[in-house]
Amino acid sequence: MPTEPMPDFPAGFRWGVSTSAYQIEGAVGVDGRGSSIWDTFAHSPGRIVDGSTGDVACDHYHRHAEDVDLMAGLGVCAYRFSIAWPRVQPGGTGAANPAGLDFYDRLVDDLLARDIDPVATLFHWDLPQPLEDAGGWLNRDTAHRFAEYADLTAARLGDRVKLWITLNEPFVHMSLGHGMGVHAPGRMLLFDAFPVAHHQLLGHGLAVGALRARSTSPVAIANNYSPVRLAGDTDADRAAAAAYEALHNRLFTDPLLGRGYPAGQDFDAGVVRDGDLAVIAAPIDVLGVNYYNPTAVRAPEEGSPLPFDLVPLDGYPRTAFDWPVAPDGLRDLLGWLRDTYRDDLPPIEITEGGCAYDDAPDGTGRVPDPERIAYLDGHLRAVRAALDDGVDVRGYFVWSLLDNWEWAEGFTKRFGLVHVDFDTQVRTPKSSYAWLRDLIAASRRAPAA
Ligand code: PNW
Repeated sequence: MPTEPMPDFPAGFRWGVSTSAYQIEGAVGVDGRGSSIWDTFAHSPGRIVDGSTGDVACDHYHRHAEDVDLMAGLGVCAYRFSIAWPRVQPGGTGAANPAGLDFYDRLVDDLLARDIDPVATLFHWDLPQPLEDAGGWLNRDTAHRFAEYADLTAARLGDRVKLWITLNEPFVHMSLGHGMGVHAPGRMLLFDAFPVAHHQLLGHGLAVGALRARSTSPVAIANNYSPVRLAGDTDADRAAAAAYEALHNRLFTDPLLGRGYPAGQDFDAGVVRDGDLAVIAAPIDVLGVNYYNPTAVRAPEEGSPLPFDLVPLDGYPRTAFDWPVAPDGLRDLLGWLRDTYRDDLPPIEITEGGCAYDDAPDGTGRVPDPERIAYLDGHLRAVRAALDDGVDVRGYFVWSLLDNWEWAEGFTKRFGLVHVDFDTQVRTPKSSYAWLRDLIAASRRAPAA
């Protein structure tokens, strides 16, 4: 257990928790929801390590009142959830399905009644399957469909959602979903997946316009970043690190913040049309930063298809996902963002951070997770240090409120502050929940500086 008292955070610092629709909702056939690429992928044999699907997940669709109670008990200021596009537009186009929007309408009102800011992500990877059948994000038209969906959603919720997030981790959706085939839709295009980057960014820019027309709330995007650590000291190693940094950390952020695509790889893939970069650079109010770990990079072996080689990062404890626990990487990353984007960098919210461990009830009704407490303690201190470094960080959202369905890892990776028994759906707050509750309470009680 951490012993040093946590330094104070600024008054109004936004303490939050994050989830996403397909990972928690279940109720896949309910109230007219259409199918998404994740339904298709999860139901394809061999794709998910434990053979599970999100058909039921945490059954949050039917248990959201209990889950909002858990958030209220934690004392969070905000809840970041995602809206399932196939609930709003079962076929991916056309009129809204009112029953699908009703669910989010109720959720938003429940949150507001408990003084929790609703933070809504429009796309957390669950593309309507009919749009995938028409080419998905490889098809430029999907960007326009996304803006239409943003418009329908904001028409209903725009008066009450407090922060809009267009896309979640477009880099992961491009690379794991379309480059390497380990996420839906399971394409293995390697660098031929770049049109997926551009069309997501174009969809983001068009959606910013649609949201602005319907809502006065701030608009953001949630990118994942991984600070790059050099695992060698030759010029070839440095070139490899720069190539990886361009791909993972700059490919989406440079054009978003008005700098066009990074040089090097042919990132624009021949799909960029006149005017697109201006649409993509539509001003955003907040940059969402998802941070899990740094990446160690060195020069590739002769004949490698990639311009870099990723190697294990030594010297850190590891989570059950084998990801290094490196809070110093978060401080480095925030400094890198400030130094790289300077006056173009909007205020930051850490829209995800968290860790998976094999948490289990101990037989006395408790779920001890001291590693998660240590993880959060370290990463919150890193945020505090970054604030002292002058980086404008407005909040931290823990991934995740609940143990949930972790994509290709199925139910085998538990990221929650709250343990979920997936047979009974019983929720049990872990020891990290009580720790964070006390920290948030102390922070929200602290007098304004
Ligand atoms: C993020 N990687 O995904 C997502 O936004 C969440 O939905 C997810 O549950 C969470 O992080 C934990 O994994 C990622 O392989 C998935 O580097 C994979 C990677 C990174 C982020």
